[in-house]
Parts: sequence; structure tokens; C-alpha cells
Amino acid sequence: MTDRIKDIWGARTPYTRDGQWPTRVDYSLLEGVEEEEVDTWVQSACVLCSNGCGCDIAVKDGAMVGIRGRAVDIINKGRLGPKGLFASWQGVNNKDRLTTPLIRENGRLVETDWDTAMGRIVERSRQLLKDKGPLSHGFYTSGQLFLEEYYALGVIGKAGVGTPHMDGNTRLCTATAATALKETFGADGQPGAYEDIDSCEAIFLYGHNMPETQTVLWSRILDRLAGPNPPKLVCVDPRNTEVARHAEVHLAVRPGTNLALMHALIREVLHNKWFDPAYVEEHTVGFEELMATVEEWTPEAAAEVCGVSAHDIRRAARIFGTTDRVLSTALQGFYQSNQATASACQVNNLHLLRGMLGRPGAGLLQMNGQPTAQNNRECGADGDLPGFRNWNNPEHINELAGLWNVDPAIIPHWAPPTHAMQIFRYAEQGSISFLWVSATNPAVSLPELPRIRKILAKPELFLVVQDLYLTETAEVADVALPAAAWGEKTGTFTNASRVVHLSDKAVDPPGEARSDFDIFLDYSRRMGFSNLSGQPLLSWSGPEEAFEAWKECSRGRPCDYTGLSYEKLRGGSGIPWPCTEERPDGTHRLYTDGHFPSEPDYCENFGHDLLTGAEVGPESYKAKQPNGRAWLKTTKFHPPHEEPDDEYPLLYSTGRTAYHFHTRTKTARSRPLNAAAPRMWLEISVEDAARLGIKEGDVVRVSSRRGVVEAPARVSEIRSGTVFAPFHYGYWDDPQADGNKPDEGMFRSAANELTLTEWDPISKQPVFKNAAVKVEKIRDGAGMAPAPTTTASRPAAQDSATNHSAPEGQAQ
Ligand SMILES: Nc1nc2c(c(=O)[nH]1)N[C@H]1C(S)=C(S)[C@@H](COP(=O)(O)OP(=O)(O)OC[C@H]3O[C@@H](n4cnc5c(=O)[nH]c(N)nc54)[C@H](O)[C@@H]3O)O[C@H]1N2
Ligand SMILES: Nc1nc2c(c(=O)[nH]1)N[C@H]1C(S)=C(S)[C@@H](COP(=O)(O)OP(=O)(O)OC[C@H]3O[C@@H](n4cnc5c(=O)[nH]c(N)nc54)[C@H](O)[C@@H]3O)O[C@H]1N2
Ligand code: SF4
Ligand SMILES: [Mo]
Repeated sequence: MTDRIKDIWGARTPYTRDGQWPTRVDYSLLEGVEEEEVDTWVQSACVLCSNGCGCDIAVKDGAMVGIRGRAVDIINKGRLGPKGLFASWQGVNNKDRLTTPLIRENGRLVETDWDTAMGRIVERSRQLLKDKGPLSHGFYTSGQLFLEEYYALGVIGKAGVGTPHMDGNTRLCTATAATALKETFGADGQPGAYEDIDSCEAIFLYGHNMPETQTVLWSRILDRLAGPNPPKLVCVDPRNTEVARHAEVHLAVRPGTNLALMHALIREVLHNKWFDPAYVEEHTVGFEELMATVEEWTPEAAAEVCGVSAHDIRRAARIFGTTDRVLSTALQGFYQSNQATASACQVNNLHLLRGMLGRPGAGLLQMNGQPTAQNNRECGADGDLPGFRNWNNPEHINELAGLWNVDPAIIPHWAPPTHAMQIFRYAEQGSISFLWVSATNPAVSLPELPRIRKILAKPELFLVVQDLYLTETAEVADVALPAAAWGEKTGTFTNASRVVHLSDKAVDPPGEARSDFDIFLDYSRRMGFSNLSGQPLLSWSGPEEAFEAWKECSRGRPCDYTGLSYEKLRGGSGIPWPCTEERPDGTHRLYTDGHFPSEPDYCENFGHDLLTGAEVGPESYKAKQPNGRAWLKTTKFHPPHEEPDDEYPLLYSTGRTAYHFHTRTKTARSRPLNAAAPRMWLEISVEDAARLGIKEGDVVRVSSRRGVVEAPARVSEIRSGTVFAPFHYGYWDDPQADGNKPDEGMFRSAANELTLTEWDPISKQPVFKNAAVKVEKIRDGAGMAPAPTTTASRPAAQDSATNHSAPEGQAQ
């Protein structure tokens, strides 16, 4: 195999339109271990992004020693990317795993046993429930646990504690995907499938740096591009990503202006009569309003706001409007930017206008990011109810109460569930005094870190953190619980293409670490949560029983799992839901018949006004008689709230590199990955660097109204006026940082020092991709910045200065 750090996507296996994507089996093994020395290969799927590549874990002498892609799996046909190859097993094998529970004594975390740690949690939880009631409790979980774990936590929170304050980092990640699907179609559920790459004639990537963030999916596109009849690509991203480099049209929009661009694309499709009036008439509601809202957005008007050329907008619209089979994908450049839900809904609307859904190649992927984000949305450990049920529909609440044999009154449904940013606000104000954080690291990943650090460190807040490692968040916990990792526990999860995989336990967890599933069940037992018959609320003996219970909860809902079982998921490929007795092989594409889950008694919510976020009530929803039609919803464009000014003249955006996963707890513990991107850097355009006297590698200070970051500059092909920061670099491995002695001066590398406390009014997803900053050089550098040279972050080519800059007069 080639060096898969440099060669991120591996060798090409070209194929033609409507052909089969060839297999190519990738693997990596511990140095010195040969394939035939492996004792067993244990079936799993990778948990380092939402792609969900099928894999087998190599086990030797009771330890994980490598990984191999599964050739039979429809998702990856054997391939794995750099994170799957190197961080999956290396990232959890480390010596510094948490192996015993820790409790805070005299200001320091000390080792203890499970009885003592759980005893403390239960004592505080009981006391608070008695004194302050369920609203004193908040649960903040992840997009990285297993389905069974979310379902357990969902039932505990909703029917044991009875708190509406439950959410996940999925709020930071895929809330807008879920919300846009609910607003348009009536319920969550990915309409398209990865197979659409095989058949499409064009692919639009909206704010999605797929080559770095779903490397194996990008390999599939590269293989189409290398074969006969390649698809045309259109890229909407302010940076010169690999997508942009392969694109027919690159719209390097000014961050925060996506909706203006989308309005212009829709207007072009309408004015050129590229839409399908019969489909629109039969299957949608809201056409007139959509038409009226986009009317002012000529390509010229959008070009001015977005800082791209009107000609390119027309070219992109023509590709969408005149191609029979287009696949669209959207991700964080849309979801974490200004007017996130409204922008994502316009992507849905483009497909509805052309009736471009439910056929091979005519696909829509409102992407996920994390490997199991989909399951949190399904199982209700976040701000959703299990089975995509509607909190505002009393019948749905009764169904859940029946399934769990509890009084419907305990299930919070008097208002929308509390979103993550509001949970932290309540912790700040003090109404939440018990916060349980599992499998997420908010001390690095939430916006405006100076504020978040203060909240987490509040003495009145009882903080439980459940993780593999002593993260920046775990360091300030009152109780830290050691969790078993991927490969050390069994469970299922579902990728962005709705494909469900089983991950079997391969090895024992280190020390006394326990699975999140066991920890949640233990809490429930110790709290004595029970049902109406006086039996324990959760009496499952293991994850498989939880899966069986979940199947019943999903019955008849869009995410119907009733045709799946652990048995069926073993041996072959993952299977896409809905999977039922009638559809035993699962369902690749939704909405093939143009019928959508929008009936008032079935839908997941009644939607919102896309400008203000005001809820649409059941009565006005019913009055519009959707009858299985989809909603063409939109709203007016408005600019981001924090625009550049004289003091903070540049736009600030953040995101990822191919070599690290989030706060690096796994990837930094893999030597080859860490070496590829060892430290923080900041990307700045050729023009801005020249103006500010900054050379490649010089150390710069970037400041916003909230904080400061300092790092070497990478002079890259980003659009001028925009600065980009990877958000991976917190403080756990920074020798200068000591989490127990917070000193404002040392917090200088996390991108979120600068981001702002603001969220999309509909999805409540934080705005990580728009803020105003200033940049100053603080000292000369010693050569190249410690940034990758392979991807969107590569140094600018000598002649590139004019290629990706904004038109004259729109430098910001
Ligand atoms: N290597 C790696 N892969 C990952 C992850 C990881 O941490 N590392 N995380 C996983 C997760 S949880 C997620 S959510 C996904 C995220 O995957 P992506 O969304 O692909 O990743 P990001 O880098 O956050 O953002 C994508 C692009 O948005 C662009 N952008 C910034 N502002 C704007 C804007 O206003 N408009 C537009 N149109 N574009 C803008 C950025 O230049 C960037 O290239 O990746 C998943 N895969
Ligand atoms: N500025 C900026 N900020 C961002 C983003 C951005 O683009 N820009 N992206 C946002 C997005 S999309 C996301 S998804 C978030 C990610 O943000 P986080 O969720 O905070 O990031 P991770 O580093 O993935 O944290 C997961 C934690 O769970 C632990 N863990 C892993 N597996 C298990 C397990 O099985 N059990 C338990 N108990 N723990 C486990 C890991 O060690 C790690 O500490 O960041 C968000 N923040
Ligand atoms: S593409 Fe995602 S799921 Fe597949 S190997 Fe890479 S990180 Fe893992
Ligand atoms: Mo994410």
C-alpha cells in the first residue's frame, strides 16, 4: 500500500456511470505483525466520521493490532481513509486512558472505585430532584455513542428524570440537517444514498469539504471522475479545497452569504423554466411564496453580496437546471453559517422543483458529520423524541408512555426540548446544577470558550464527565467516569446514508472502564427509576435487548428498524433503514413515490418560520393540508450579525483538516496522523498576508471581541478577506497548559476562543463559521507553518494570488 498519509484517497479504481464501484481492500497493522498472525477479525464499522465504513478489527493476544476494510460493505467496498486506518485502533490503545473513576477531593481529582463515584452522582441527583425538581438536571451527550446507549439515556432522561434539558454535540453538528429535513419533508431521514454517486451526472457540494472529512466517499467521486462519463462538480466554499480543484464551477462565496446564492440559483431555475410544474403541483406546498421571495435575487444581486461572479452563478444554475441526475450534499459551510436552516432548505427546494428525488443519481444528502449522530436524533437523547415523534402531538407522547409503561405526564412535552446552547445558559444562570457530559469535549468544541470555561468551573455546578481520556472538560469534572471505547463494547450505529452497522466487542476495556451503556443502566438502577408496574424502568441485560426494545419504538415510524437484528447485521454488509418485514433488505432511497411524511398526525414537527424561528402551531399546519406533500419553505436573506468593521476587518471561519478528528483525543494519539498536523496554524490569503506584512510561518495573533489565538500563518488559497482556523487544538497536550490553574494568558490555540455565542433560530446550531477578527504579526517565523501541504490548507501557489480572490472592491 502507498503512504496513506500523503496519499489520502489511495489508488484509483475508475468506473463508469451506472457501473459498480470496484472493491479495494485497505488495511493497517501494528508494525511487526503479519496478517496471518492475527488471532481473530471482529466485525465493526469506523467511528471517525459519518461515512461509517465497514471494517474488521484485528485482534492478537487480546489487544487491537489493526484494521481492515470490509469488501462486502456497500459503503466502502473495502476502503478506509487515514483516520480509519491509523486512529481507530491506535487512538484507543493508549497508555493514558482513564482506567478508574475519579472524584474531586479538596480541589483535585483522585482515583476511586465505581461504588463511591456512582454513589456521589446518585446522592447529588436525588437531592436535587427532591429540592429543585427535574429541571435542575441536564444531559449533554454525543454523536459518537451507540444506538443502544442513546436509547438508554433517552429513556432515563425522559421517563426517569423527566427533564427537557437533554441534547448532544449533534446540536453543533447535524441539527441543521435534521431540521431542514423536518421543515421540508415533515420528518428527519436522508432522502438519498451514497449509491447516487454511481449514477449521477453532476454533484453539488455546498460547504462540504468531503475530500478531508469523508475521505472514502470522496474516493468514490474520484473514481467516477477517473472513469468514462464523469459527473460535473460544483463547489460552494470560500477556500480552494480539493473539491474546488476538481470543480467545473467554484463559487468561493464570502462566508455567511449562502442564502443569497441559493436564492439566485432557485431564481435561475424558475426563470429558465427548468423546473417540473407537474411535480411541483402534485407534491409540494408553497411555490408562490418561494417564487416571490427569490425574485429580487438576480445573479448580479447575489454576485455582489456573495463576492463571486454572476457568470459563475449562471453556469452553476444551468448545470443544476439542465442535468437529469444531480446529487447534492451539504455540510458545515452551510449548517454552521448564517441562516443555516434556510440555506439548507433551499438545497431541498432545488431538488423538489425539478422532481429530482428518489431516482438513482437524483439524490439529496443533508450530511451528518459524526459517526452516530443519526442515532442520537432517532433515539431521543438529544432534543428529539424517540422514533422521530413530535413533542407537540399528544398521541405521540402517549405512544412513548405506552412503550415504556410510564405516566405520559413525566415525558417533557410542554415546550420544545432545550437545545445545547440553552442548557449551558441555564448552567451559567444556575437553574441547572447537575450536568452529565458523555463522549464530548465542550471545553474545546463549544463557541466562545472563555465563557464556557467559566460555566464548567462553577463550584455550584455538579459536573459528571464520561470519557476515554482526561480531556479539558474531564479535568474540571466533579466526577470523571472511565468509558469503554469502540472495539471494547458491542452496539449498532447508522451512517449518513441510513446504513446500520453492528460493531462487536473485540477486546476488554482497560482497567475498570465500563461501557456507556452499562454506566447509564447502573445510574438508572441506583436511582430506582421504575415503571407503572413498579418494575425497573430499564431491565435490559445487554445491548441486544436494548436494540430489540428500540425496534418496537421505531415500528411504523420513518426510521423503522423492525426488520433488522444483530444476527442479520453479522457477516455481510450494513443495511439501510427503513428495514421491515415487507422490506427485508432495507431501503436505499426514500420518497421514490413523491409521498412525504408530512401528515399532521405523522410528522415529526409542525415547522417554523424560517426567519424568526417562531413555531408553526398544529392548527395552522393542519389548515395548509400538506397531505403527504413537501414544503417549499424559504425566507429573506439577511447578513451575518457580526460583520467586519474598522476594528475587526476580516471574516473568521473555522473547520477541519483530514488528519485530525475534532479535539484530537484519538488522532493525536496516532503518531502518523499527529505528525501530519502537529500544531495549530491559521490560514490567510495571499493578498491579506501581503497587506499585513505576513510571510508563511510568521506567528500571528488573531483577535475577536471574545478572545485571542496565536499561531503560525499558512498563506493559502483562501478567498481574500477571510481567515480560516482548524478547531482541533485544545490544551490537553499543551505542556504550558494546566487545567487546574486556569490562567487566561495560556489559552491561545483553540479556534473557539474567538467564535461567538449565536445560533441559527430554527435548528439552534451554533454559528462557528462567521465572526469578525483582526490579524497582526507578532514575530517572524522559522520556516513553514505546521500545517498540512496536501489539502485545502496547502501553501498558495506562486501564481495563485488572483485566482481565488474576491472581485475588486469586495475584499471582505
Ligand atoms: N478529518 C476529519 N473528518 C471529519 C471530522 C474531523 O474532525 N476531521 N469531523 C466529522 C464531523 S463531526 C463533521 S460535522 C464533518 C464536517 O465536515 P465539513 O463540513 O466538510 O468540514 P468543515 O471543515 O467544518 O467545513 C466545510 C467547509 O466549509 C467551508 N466554509 C466556511 N464558511 C463557509 C460559508 O459561509 N459558506 C460556505 N459555503 N462554506 C463555508 C470551509 O472553508 C470548509 O472547507 O466532518 C466529519 N469528518
Ligand atoms: N470552531 C468550531 N467548533 C466546532 C466545529 C467547527 O467546525 N468549528 N464543529 C462542531 C462539530 S460539527 C462537532 S461534531 C463538535 C465535536 O466536538 P466534541 O464532541 O467535543 O469533539 P470530540 O473530540 O470528538 O469529543 C468526543 C469525546 O468523546 C470521547 N469518546 C470517544 N468515544 C467515546 C465513547 O465510546 N464513550 C465515551 N464516554 N467517550 C468517548 C473522546 O475521547 C472525546 O473526548 O465540535 C463542534 N465545534
Ligand atoms: S471515511 Fe470516515 S468512516 Fe471511513 S475510514 Fe475514514 S474516518 Fe472512518
Ligand atoms: Mo460534527
